[in-house]
Amino acid sequence: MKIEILTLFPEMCEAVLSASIVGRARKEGLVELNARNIRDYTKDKHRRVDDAPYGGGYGMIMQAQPVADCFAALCGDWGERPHFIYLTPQGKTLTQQRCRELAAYPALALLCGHYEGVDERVIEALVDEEISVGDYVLTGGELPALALCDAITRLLPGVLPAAEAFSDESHFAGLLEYPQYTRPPVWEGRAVPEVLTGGHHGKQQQWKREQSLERTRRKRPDLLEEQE
Ligand code: 4FL
Repeated sequence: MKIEILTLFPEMCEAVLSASIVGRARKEGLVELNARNIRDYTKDKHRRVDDAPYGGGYGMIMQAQPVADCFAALCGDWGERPHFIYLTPQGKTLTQQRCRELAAYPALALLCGHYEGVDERVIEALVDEEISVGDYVLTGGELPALALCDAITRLLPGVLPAAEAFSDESHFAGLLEYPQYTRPPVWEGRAVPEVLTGGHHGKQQQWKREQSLERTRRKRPDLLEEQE
């Protein structure tokens, strides 16, 4: 699986992609992740990549040409056309289910918008799918793109112990995680639930299941309705 982020801030992406579990997965060759600077593809002599919006309005718009040429260069380098995703608040909200589906693609390209947006024509011409990571606005699409890279990478074979990667879908399918505890058994007068410190595996499994259900009902009832 390979993913390339098309961005005006490759160094910001590089920093995140080099850290922690994603950084290790990358070093071990379990995933190919890179950031490509859209500005390197501008044909403007002042290296500009944005301009004022036609019809007036606030802010600057990313121009079509640098984005299109950046994507074309990527397709050339790879010898294939990746599935092209634009991170935008106008997209469909990302879900764990969609992450699982995207993890099965051989190649993804992620476009990060900046300023007040991207020229609509390059979106129309090239983008396959628009994804949002939630109903709020950021200064750019980099953090959403990195969230997507992270969510996909942890699902790839060998990145996590299998049980951990799928704790969100197998035993506690579609439910929130049960509460978890570690030593000491009492902290500032608060004891760990007795069932967990006793040795009865069956009772512990039942308790975890009940806690998952109760928490989901209380904190995220929308998840239960989706499940039906
Ligand atoms: C993208 C916000 C995806 C939420 C600014 C530029 C965004 C975003 N999901 N805000 N892109």
